[in-house]
Amino acid sequence: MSQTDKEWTPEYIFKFILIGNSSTGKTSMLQYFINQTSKTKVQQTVGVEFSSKLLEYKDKKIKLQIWDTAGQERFRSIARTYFKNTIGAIIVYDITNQDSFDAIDDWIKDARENGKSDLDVMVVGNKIDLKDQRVISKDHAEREMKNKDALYIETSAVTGENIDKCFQNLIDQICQKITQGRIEKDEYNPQLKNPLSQNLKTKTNEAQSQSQTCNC
Ligand SMILES: Nc1nc2c(ncn2[C@@H]2O[C@H](COP(=O)(O)OP(=O)(O)OP(=O)(O)O)[C@@H](O)[C@H]2O)c(=O)[nH]1
Ligand SMILES: [Mg+2]
Repeated sequence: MSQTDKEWTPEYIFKFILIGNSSTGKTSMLQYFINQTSKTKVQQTVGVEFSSKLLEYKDKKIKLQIWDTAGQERFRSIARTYFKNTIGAIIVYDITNQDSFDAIDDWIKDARENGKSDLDVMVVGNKIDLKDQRVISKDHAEREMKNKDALYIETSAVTGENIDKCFQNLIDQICQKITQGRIEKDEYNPQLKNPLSQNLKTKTNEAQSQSQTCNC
């Protein structure tokens, strides 16, 4: 599903943000999603870190811009400033930690107050490899998130279970809204949003290819 070709022009650019209490596994999940392998040592996030990934999903070329925020309370006001233009919020809790589950309401509030009005929320119950330590049942979490109008999935950043699916399901929801005309397509399409820059890019490419074929 991934693409790394430099010439690859995305049809859509979506901005996602990862939020949730500290140590729930946000950075570990993102590392797995980007590198397709788990990392044994993950540094606690300080402030906010940026990653991006190109992928092809259902014949659409998509660029994801992902902001990984620090869950520690002292960084929370910094994280809030990164919600601008965010279309997808991934809220991570740890299925072995009740406090991280109880904090979801506050994180949803943050996302809906500071993100775009049509922002979609995906709640993730992470660390399902630690099944003996589970304190929140899947049924309970699923019911709660349905009531909060949020998508829900359970993952493990250690085994990689459902990590890709988490991002895919959120992309799917956004693409469905675009297809149904419920959100403005042009806003996420770099060529339609900024035709002038695309035009310039095409002209630059033309100039480059001309200079390459010049025999003088
Ligand atoms: N068993 C298990 N451990 C995990 C999983 N995901 C993350 N961890 C561990 O949990 C700890 C915290 O992971 P991080 O990815 O740093 O958590 P974070 O949410 O980014 O934390 P902050 O950056 O402080 O907000 C690390 O020791 C990870 O190795 C998982 O799915 N299963
Ligand atoms: Mg982190």
